[in-house]
Amino acid sequence: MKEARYIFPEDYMADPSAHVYNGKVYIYPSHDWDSGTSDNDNGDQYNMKDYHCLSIEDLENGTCKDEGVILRLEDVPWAKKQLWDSDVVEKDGKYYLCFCAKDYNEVFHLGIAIADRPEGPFKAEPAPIIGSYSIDPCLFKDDDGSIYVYFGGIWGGQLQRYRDNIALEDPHLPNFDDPALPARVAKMSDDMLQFAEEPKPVVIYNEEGELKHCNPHRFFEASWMTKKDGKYYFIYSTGDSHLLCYAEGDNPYGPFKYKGELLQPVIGWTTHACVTEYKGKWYLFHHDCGPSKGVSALRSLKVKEIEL
Ligand code: FUB
Repeated sequence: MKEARYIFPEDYMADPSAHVYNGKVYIYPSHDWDSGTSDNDNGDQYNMKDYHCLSIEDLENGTCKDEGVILRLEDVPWAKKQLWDSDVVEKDGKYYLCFCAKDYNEVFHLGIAIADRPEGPFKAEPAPIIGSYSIDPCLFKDDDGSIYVYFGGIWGGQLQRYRDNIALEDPHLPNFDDPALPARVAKMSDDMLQFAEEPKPVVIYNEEGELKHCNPHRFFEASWMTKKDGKYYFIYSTGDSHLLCYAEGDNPYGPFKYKGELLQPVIGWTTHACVTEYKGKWYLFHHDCGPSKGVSALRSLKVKEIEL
């Protein structure tokens, strides 16, 4: 198995979501920059203000082409700051970017922006998805054409502020021995602008039952869903234990059985990845802070082939 290699040395990019359109791999990353904000557990240092689209054809040796800026913070009417992780799906010839940002009350929501081409530019909807909260959306299109959004992240991602899709008056994490806070999944409406249903918990279990909050393999953020041979693979970051893990299910809602670690801790605090098939091989796209020598808000994209 080859080592992961850097694929976009020109700039700092993170949180890759990779899809194949028109025979090429398109990557939708977060765009890191040095905003001068100091590091804290709330993630204020991730102060991103635009999204780019990258493309690449040779995943063995090539580097990405920058297709340019596809959406800017100032073009999202409801968003104040922090354009974090995003993802794109194609439906009926249109491309839908689902992203997250803080509104003017400093609350994270998910938003939609639409383009005619994978390279954008994308035009943002005037308001966030109704009932959306937290961060890190992943859009998954199933074989029957249904599109699901997975989302959520604890700590700075604010998932601990909600239970059963309702905002708590006293946000709190679970006790160590209680079940972990799960990611959420909802089917998207036909027009891709709203949830078609109440978001449901993405439950992950092992031999002892639902993963507990203290388990180093429990969900923290960075949901990704992919499907192989009829099985659904939920891939996620464990945050403060710095692992990338995966779990297997029989349908998009789960429950999912914990299967193992896909990535050991990398240089830098965050671990965030996607797994995408291209030309019959499976690739893991992720980031680390090697080129910035460990500056946690300046991350660089990498790829490596994996067995899924
Ligand atoms: O890029 C900002 C945040 O860092 C993402 O939303 C998280 O998944 C983590 O990678």
